[in-house]
Amino acid sequence: MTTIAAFDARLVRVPLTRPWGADVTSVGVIATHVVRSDGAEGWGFSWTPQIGAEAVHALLTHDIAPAAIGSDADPEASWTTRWQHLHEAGGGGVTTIALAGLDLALWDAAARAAGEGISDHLGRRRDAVRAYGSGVNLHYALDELLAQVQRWIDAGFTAVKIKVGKPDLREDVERVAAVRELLGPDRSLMIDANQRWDLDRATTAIDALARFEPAWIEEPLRADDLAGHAELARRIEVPIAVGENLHTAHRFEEYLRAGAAQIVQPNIVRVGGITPFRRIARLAEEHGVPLHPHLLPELSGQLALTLDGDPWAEDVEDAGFADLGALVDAAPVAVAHGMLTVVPHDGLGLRFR
Ligand code: SMN
Ligand code: MG
Repeated sequence: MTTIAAFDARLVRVPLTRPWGADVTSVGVIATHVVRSDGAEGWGFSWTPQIGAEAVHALLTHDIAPAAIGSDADPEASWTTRWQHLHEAGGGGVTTIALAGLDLALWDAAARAAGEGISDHLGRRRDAVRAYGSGVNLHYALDELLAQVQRWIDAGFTAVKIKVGKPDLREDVERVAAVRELLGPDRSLMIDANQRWDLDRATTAIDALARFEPAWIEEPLRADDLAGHAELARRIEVPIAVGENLHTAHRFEEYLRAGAAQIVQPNIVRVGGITPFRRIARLAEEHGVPLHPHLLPELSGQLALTLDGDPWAEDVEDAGFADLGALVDAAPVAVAHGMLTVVPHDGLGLRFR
């Protein structure tokens, strides 16, 4: 059995060139490195916007690393045992975010040892996936928002996502109407409320916004309100997308069984890495529900190339790790004309400075 010989993690704070709000000005990256007993090396990472990176780093160095040394280096064989080991600190959240740091490094080592990029290593099914323009823009004035949408149109995106959830619904209506007008009828528009509504407010808001034909409404309610999402799905026609704040395959399964999600958006890091992400992808497929991975296009785009269906990659403006100057090598993916493709590399292609 190939085992883990060494594992370490270091915290890197990466400033955002385009802050996601007054209180979100940087992302924390916890860069990880594994050495296997056969000498193969892998580089992974964990990630969290602004909050929690120190806690993730502490879990990795104090709890995950000591238990990992000498254990099985096959990421799939060992993921559940490692998750159970952390359980007293929570079944999801910082624990699963931390687990991703090891899981990704192990997958990187496996793909590098095979001399492959991660898409080919996992079984690539296509050369390109659709990418959509996205931005954390609820705090943008309308003219700034429209300028951003125009940049996406000029860059060739055929789908974009904007934030909704202003205190006054009339402002959301004005913003979504203006963006739809700029996009025209043929480009896709998605809207994301980031958990800002309750059930009645969401029902009213979506009634007012549905005429702009959003492809989905994302996180309309508090992310852990399973019953609320199931009820909202009975009330509205617009598909509900959730997942960036669901942390386990078990939770995704509950949402899918309850009909509470018509689209799922697991974040590869937040669910604990590639291993649980693939379990979630299998669940979504079993339920016939589309999956569009949340954020991290340089990683999730590579995984999207391996999935069934028509997964889209989310390209948040100026937030890619390469754009932020955080990577040692060139970006492992390229986005052009609204499509994401892989740039040849080994492993995940994501080593941090
Ligand atoms: C989002 C969440 C976390 C960080 C950046 C952006 C947002 C999205 O909800 O879906 O893009
Ligand atoms: Mg979102």
